[in-house]
Amino acid sequence: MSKRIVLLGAPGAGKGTQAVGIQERLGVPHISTGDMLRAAVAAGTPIGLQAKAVMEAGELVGDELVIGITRERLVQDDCKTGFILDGFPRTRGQAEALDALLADLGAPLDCCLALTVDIEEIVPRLLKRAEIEGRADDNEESIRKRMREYEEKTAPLLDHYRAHGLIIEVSGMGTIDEVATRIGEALA
Ligand code: B4P
Repeated sequence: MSKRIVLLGAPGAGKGTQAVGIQERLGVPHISTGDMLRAAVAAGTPIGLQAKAVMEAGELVGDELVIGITRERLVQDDCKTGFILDGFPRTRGQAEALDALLADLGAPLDCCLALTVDIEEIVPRLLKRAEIEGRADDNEESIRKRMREYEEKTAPLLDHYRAHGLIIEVSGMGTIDEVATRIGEALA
């Protein structure tokens, strides 16, 4: 079964949600750049101070910063048996940096799991999360901006991974359990 996985999908596609189940099934760490950045913002670290306004506006944090924190995380011991990367890479520069790092480590990706959803489904999902969690970037303006960032900068990575024969596409529509079942079948 695949153990070094990139999860790709639009904001609200269910990456963070499904990564938790995949982590339990495969026993490898779930690495979310969004979670790492939110933790840095909450702790008021220099990285957090740089990222805060950018994230709230729904824009992407700079490549150099995000590549740096991801590289630091991927070289830790618990990633030797694999990992689920959630929310990274999001740009071509990040994808190339990841390819180079994994080549250095002699640990190439097993697959890129792409969660596909209809845009109309996403906005209500994220607005619902706004009510529950109060995340600063889950307002309609920021959500629309994040969608545009995804279409322009992240969706082209599907072709990058397709060219390497690594893409597994799974529909992210339906209930969380239905999507989890599909992912389990796709990764088996
Ligand atoms: P992320 O934290 O990655 O946020 P996200 O794209 O909204 O996805 P997330 O994983 O949290 O949500 P999910 O789809 O699981 O990024 C936030 C910000 O951080 C970015 O905008 C950017 O500023 C910055 N950032 C992060 N990584 C970066 C990088 N590499 N480079 C630059 N900047 C970076 O779920 C969403 C909601 O839908 C949840 O409430 C969930 O319960 C619900 N849901 C999920 N599946 C569902 C289903 N099947 N049915 C109904 N609801 C469902």
